[in-house]
Amino acid sequence: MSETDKIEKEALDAISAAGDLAALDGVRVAELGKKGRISGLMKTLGGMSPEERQEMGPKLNGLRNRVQDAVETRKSELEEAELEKKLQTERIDMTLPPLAAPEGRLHPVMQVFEEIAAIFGDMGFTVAEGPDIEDDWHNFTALNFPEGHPARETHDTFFFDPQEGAAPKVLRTHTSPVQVRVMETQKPPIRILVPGRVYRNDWDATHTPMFHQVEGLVIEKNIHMGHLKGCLIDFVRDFFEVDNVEARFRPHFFPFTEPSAEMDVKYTKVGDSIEIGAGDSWMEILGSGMVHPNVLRNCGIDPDEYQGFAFGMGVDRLAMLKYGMPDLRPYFEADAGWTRHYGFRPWLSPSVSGGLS
Ligand code: 2NL
Repeated sequence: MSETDKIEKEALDAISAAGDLAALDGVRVAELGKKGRISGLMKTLGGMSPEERQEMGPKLNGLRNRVQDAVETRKSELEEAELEKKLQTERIDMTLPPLAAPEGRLHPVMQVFEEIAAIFGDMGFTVAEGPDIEDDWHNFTALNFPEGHPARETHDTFFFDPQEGAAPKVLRTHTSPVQVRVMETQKPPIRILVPGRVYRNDWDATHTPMFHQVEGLVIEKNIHMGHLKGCLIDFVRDFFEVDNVEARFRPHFFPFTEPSAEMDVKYTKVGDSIEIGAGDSWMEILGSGMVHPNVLRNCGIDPDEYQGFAFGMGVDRLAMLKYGMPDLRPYFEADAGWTRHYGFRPWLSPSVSGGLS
């Protein structure tokens, strides 16, 4: 037996004997790898005479090809055997219940936005939204805050660096600029509800520089204070889920409404919590009024033809009241423990009237 025949037999025997893919790869490296035995033989061709090379070249090529083929064949056999073994031994129980996907929670403020929108939705309001960065016209001037008027300062406005020649942009201090935009672009009748983030430079135990408001606006013919009161009393009854809520409207001043009124409801303290509806104390819950004729005119609406009422409320405090959350700070701390405790399951909130349940 020639030296090459001997090597071939040894290599083929080792390949057949390889019991798994790792062992087979060991044989492949030992024979055909960079430093392998057959690769070593191939390298000797360079040092041979032309006659010798004529004879040995085809022999060695044949040897290398047959060993390569044998490795490939054995590899397929071993792979198939491995798969077969897996199919025999591994089982998937299709009847097992799936692992529960982690479920997020709706922040109480978002839940209360939805509750308020559902209540006013039943009264024919639709939701409108607008930009957080506003210009002076939509945040102040159109709303009857005269230039240089002290009322502008009561809003603790965040101003942006002014652009060349223009009044500086602001972070909106209320959601009213959205109502202005709707009045400027849509014809009455208008019934909109405007939830959103608003910003004031104020930060202490009960104020955060960003907070949440809902405002509402109705513009129709012959709208009067009676509509305002009826609408808001119905809202409070629905929102706090009490049949009878003692309420009062107390005169107030806002630049954008005339007359203006704050709405108070009666409440009782029961231990640490608060019950809305009756009792011996009044709590202020929202501001309201008849839209000022100047505001209507500024938005292109004729005050002799149309009247309207508007209202605004702070949602963070309403959420605290309704769900007994004593502290405002965790609202903005992104603490998953807190949202697991106070948050709501998305889509399954039974108190959203008309919602899915
Ligand atoms: C409050 C008081 C209020 C309005 C907001 C409004 C908007 C337009 C015209 C007239 Cl475009 N009024 N909004 C009216 C009265 C009160 O909010 O205490 N908010 C937290």
